Amino acid sequence: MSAERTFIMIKPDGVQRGLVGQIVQRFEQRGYKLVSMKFTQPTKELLEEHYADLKQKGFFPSLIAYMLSGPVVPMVWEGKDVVKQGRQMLGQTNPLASLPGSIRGDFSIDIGRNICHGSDSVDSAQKEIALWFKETELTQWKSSTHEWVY
Ligand code: RTP
Repeated sequence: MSAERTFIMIKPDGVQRGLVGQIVQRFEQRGYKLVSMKFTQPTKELLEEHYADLKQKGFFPSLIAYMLSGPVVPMVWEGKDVVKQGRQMLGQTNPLASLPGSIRGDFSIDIGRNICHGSDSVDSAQKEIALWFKETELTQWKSSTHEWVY
């Protein structure tokens, strides 16, 4: 059985505030394996598909405008329970409900500027990875560090 993967994306505010390194570092330090990462300006069409389940929400237009406001860093991380643990590392959707120690709890105070996205289930992780990455962009590699983690 292949290892669990999740889709994590640093949003435009996370990039513009210079938080990319710190966010990547948290996943590396925890012991998760980076499978793929890119720096890209997403199209409106891609963002509307990514957030298709929120289309009826009143905040949808402002969410799309926020996500279009600059480049983002989509990533794929792999390892034990990474979908659930990744969401915990991010914190709650509303940063004010996020505990200190989580990314949102440490770096943000506004729900409309909450720095990062993380898949909410294994199923949505698979869909989001397929939406943002080509199969050939998903690397296969082994890390000696992970022999210590696992
Ligand atoms: P994400 O998809 O970005 O990881 O966030 P999430 O699952 O924690 O939350 P979701 O309900 O899927 O919302 C997606 C993003 O929409 C923005 N949002 N604004 N009331 C509001 O103004 C509101 N609610 C949600 C946030 O940027 C949220 O991350």
